[in-house]
Formats: sequence, C-alpha cells, structure tokens
Amino acid sequence: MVSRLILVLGDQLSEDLSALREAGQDDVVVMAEVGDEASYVPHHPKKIAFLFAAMRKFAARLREDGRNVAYTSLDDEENTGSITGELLRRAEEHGASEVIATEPGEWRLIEALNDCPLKVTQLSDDRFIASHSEFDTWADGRKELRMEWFYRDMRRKTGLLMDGEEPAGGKWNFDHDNRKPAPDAVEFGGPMQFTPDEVVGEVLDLVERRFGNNFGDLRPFWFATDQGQARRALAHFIRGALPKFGDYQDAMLAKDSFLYHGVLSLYLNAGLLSPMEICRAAEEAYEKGDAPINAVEGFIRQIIGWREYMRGIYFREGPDYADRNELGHTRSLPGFYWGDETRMACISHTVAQTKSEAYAHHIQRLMVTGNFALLAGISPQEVQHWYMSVYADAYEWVMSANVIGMSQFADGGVVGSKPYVSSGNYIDKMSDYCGDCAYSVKTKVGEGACPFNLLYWAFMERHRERFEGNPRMAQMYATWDRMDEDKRARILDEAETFLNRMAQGAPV
Ligand code: FAD
Ligand code: DLZ
Ligand code: SF4
Repeated sequence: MVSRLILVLGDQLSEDLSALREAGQDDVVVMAEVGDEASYVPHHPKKIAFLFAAMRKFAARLREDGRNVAYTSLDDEENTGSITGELLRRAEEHGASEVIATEPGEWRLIEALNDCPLKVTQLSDDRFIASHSEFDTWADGRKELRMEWFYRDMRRKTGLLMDGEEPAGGKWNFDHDNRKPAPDAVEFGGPMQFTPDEVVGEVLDLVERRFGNNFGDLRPFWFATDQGQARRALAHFIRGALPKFGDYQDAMLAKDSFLYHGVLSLYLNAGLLSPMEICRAAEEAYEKGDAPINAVEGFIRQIIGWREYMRGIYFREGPDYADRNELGHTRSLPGFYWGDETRMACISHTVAQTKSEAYAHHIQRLMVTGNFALLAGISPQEVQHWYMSVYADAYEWVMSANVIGMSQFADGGVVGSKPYVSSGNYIDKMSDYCGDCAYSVKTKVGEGACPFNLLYWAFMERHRERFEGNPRMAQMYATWDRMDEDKRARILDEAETFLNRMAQGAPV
C-alpha cells in the first residue's frame, strides 16, 4: 500500500491529534525543525528549545509505539527549511502524494498547506472545546461578542462546575471575590522546574549556536518537555497554587514572577496537556474541598472561556485580523521593550522577567507592557511582533485577539467594549513596583510625574471623538473636563514631551 504522510507540527504534540488518529500502519509521520518556523519572528531561545526538545521526545514516543516517524532536525544537511519543503522531500522519499494534517493555528501555515502541490487534507483541531462552526453559530447575529455569554455555553457543553442546569456555587462568575492587591509574601514556591536531560542538553547547545542572539536568556532552562513532566507540573500547581489563584490573579510583585499562576499555557498550547485534563483536575480540587470556588471558577474560565473565545475570534475575523489598526497608532516600539534601560520600574521589571523566563502573567502583559503601548500610541503590529517574539506560549491563534483586540483595541471593539487603559494608580494598587520607581505615581503632572498618569489623559483626549459617547468611559471624561484648563494643558504638553523624548531614544 502506498504510504501517506501524517504531518505533526511543533505545537501539535498530542497523541490523540486528529491527524494521528487517521494514520495507518503504512503511513509516515513527518516532523521537522525548520528555519521558517523557528525564525518567522525572533522567538525567545527558551521557546525554541522547549519546542524542539518536546518534538524530539514526542517523536521518540511515537516510534516506541511502533509508528514510522521521519524526523528532520534543524542541522540535517538535507533540511529544506520549511514545512512544505519537508513534506515534498519526504513525499518523494516515500513515494507518497497525499498528506493528512491537523489544521495549523496560523493562517500563514494554513495557506502554505493549501498552496502545497501535494494533496493535503487539513482535519479540524479537535483538541479545542469549541469548533469553528460552533463558535460561529454562537457569534452569528449577536451585536456584541462578549466572552461571558460564550463561557456559560462552554460550561454547559463540558459540564464543568455544573449542578445539573445550574452553575456550582450558585453563580457563573466569582470575579467579584478575586483581584486582591499584591500579598506581602507568596507561599507557593513557583512552577515545578526540571533539570535538563540529555535530549534537552543537545537542544540547548543547538539553540545557543543558532539563536543565541535572539532576545532572551536560554539558561537556566527548566521547562517540562514531555507529557509526563507537564502532568507533574499541573499536579504541583493544583496542590500548591490553585487555592490562592483567584485571590491574587491580578497581583504583581517585583521579586516573584509567578505568584499563584499555573505557567501551564506553553504546555497546553504545544499539546502536552489538554484543556479538559487541566480543568478536570481543578474541578476535582474543588469537589474535594481543596480549593475554593472563586479560585477554581476563575481558573477554569480562563481556559474554557478566554482561551477558546480568543481562538474563535481569530478564525472568525479572518487572515487580515492581525493587520488592523483602528486607532491609527504608528509610533515605533521603544528600545526598552528589548531590554534598553528605562526609569519606569513596572516596565523594567516586566521586561527583565520576560527576558529571563519567556513568561509574564496576564496582568503584566495587559496592564503594564500592553497598557503603556496603547497609551503611547505604538503601532499594534509592532506590539504584536514583540509579544509573538518574547513569550514561550506565543502563537498567532491566541496572541492576535489578545494583542490586536483586548490589549490594543486595534480591532475597534470586537473583543473589548472599551480600551484597557489605566493611569499609574492601577499598577500601584496591584503591585509593589512603584515603591522603587524613579517616577512618582502620586504625581499627576510636573517634576517626576508617572508617565502613565500623563499618557492616560493624553490618550483620552486624542481619542475623544471615538470614546466620549461610551457610557463606560463617561465618568473619566467628566473628571478630565472638571480639571482646570491650565492643568489639562500642562498634562498634554508634558505627555507630548515625554513621547518625543522616547521617540528620540532619550532615557525615559
Ligand atoms: P494562568 O494565569 O495560570 O491562567 C490559566 C490558563 O488560562 C493559561 O495557561 C491560559 O491557557 C489560559 N488563559 C488565561 N487568559 C487567557 C487569555 N486571555 N487568552 C488565552 N488563554 C488564556 N496566552 C497564550 O497562551 N499565548 C499568548 O500568546 C498570549 N498572549 C497574550 C498577550 C497579551 C497582550 C495578553 C494580555 C494576554 C496574552 N495571553 C496569551 C493570555 C495570558 O496572558 C496567558 O495565557 C497567561 O499569562 C499564561 O500564563 P499562565 O499559564 O500562568 O496562566
Ligand atoms: C513555533 C515553532 C517553532 C519555533 N519551530 C517549529 C518547527 O521547527 N517545526 C514545527 O513544526 N513547528 C514549529 N513551531 C510551531 C509552528 O510555528 C506552529 O505550528 C504554527 O505557528 C501554527 O501554530
Ligand atoms: Fe510604573 Fe508609574 Fe509606578 Fe513608575 S510610578 S512603576 S512608571 S506606574
């Protein structure tokens, strides 16, 4: 029988992948470390090392299961450098003309497979809870695509935290009990860390040689790189951090990068963990009385709510979604996002942590780096390029609606009903960053004023026409309008001066 090729991409490392379920004994599984994927953005070296090591271990496991795997490593002399190039090369080698793939998570690669001269069947990626058509059915005809309504449908569909038809604990959403400010001390020692084994060691050397100049610290490398380790990391989180997850979900601390977060997104997005196994483990902790409802509901909402919703938006809005720029922001991303010095302690801590761990939690991404970029009017495409480059969990299907939609409002309100902007006040309330900052968060204008305070009002004024009529922003416009005219003029003037100095590369 003529063999077919079964494509498994670097973020499809799940044994029950739809393409693998289709594979017969004569079929050849194709996996390839290729230059195109490893460099379409300058990925953090930890991300590349994580994926290559996890791919190599997954290929070994498939072989142990008796599968025929054609694996190309980055240094292979015959490596063509692209996924379609590798498919063509393997097709010739094995006399195959047909490829079975699971739909990739980026339009770019979906289109490349569509254009491939071989016959490629792209099966749906059913590792997600909602299919494209389910999301579209939910979204069609709605005036606003609010996550909360979608999330409730996902609760009903999965049966997670349900008492029959009713939500467990009597409410769908316990956010009201969450969002406490930063604690003085964190009792959780952080995510489980793994000592690099031989496979990881070889990959680290390769990544150091080939991607050593990318932004980010490769070592120390501690990520899980196979399903067994990822499951241990999950159990460690459920035991040690989940009970406090809700309380401190939005808090930030200069000396603790992880607080009570899972740091599981990279494993989940690569396929080492599945959304349902994570959520079932959290639900079990609630049922056993080991974690309170506010924590478990909040955590499960992130996965079956936000994560699925963001993917739904990306595929529904189409390939041009990532190019949108409704607010017309065009400034360049300043060098301090890549580690140049800045006097803003919140940015400096978040970027330093991102560089060392390829990780920042949601509020650091949204309310520090994202908030600043939006207030400063940075091009959303430059912002997206940065996020895609620096985080170990970054893929376009999840990044786009988070950056273009939620964080930068560049989709004009598909994801959010108002932009996520705040002055320094919010950062001060939720973190300990402001204490050792060169700026003063309490100073609204004049010597030492926190840049977030100045830029906040400049943003509101710049986009007055668009946002003035938004009921959720009316109070802020009323506050601004009540300020005396002199003060308003000074704020706008100082904001402009700050932005000009930043654009010229002066230290800010
Ligand atoms: P936890 O705080 O422990 O949350 C649990 C899980 O919920 C996460 O592992 C993740 O799978 C899921 N989740 C939570 N919020 C979101 C969300 N908004 N969208 C999708 N999933 C969510 N997440 C990514 O997985 N990849 C990205 O490329 C990504 N880019 C982001 C960019 C911006 C500007 C923002 C604001 C958020 C982004 N997120 C992204 C969402 C979120 O920040 C990360 O999922 C989270 O920080 C991962 O850390 P964690 O595993 O410790 O999460
Ligand atoms: C992110 C990534 C990287 C860095 N390298 C590879 C690779 O060499 N081979 C591969 O199959 N996949 C890689 N990936 C993941 C793909 O970029 C990912 O499948 C697409 O972006 C779709 O989500
Ligand atoms: Fe950030 Fe302003 Fe606080 Fe400094 S004072 S850490 S710039 S919010």
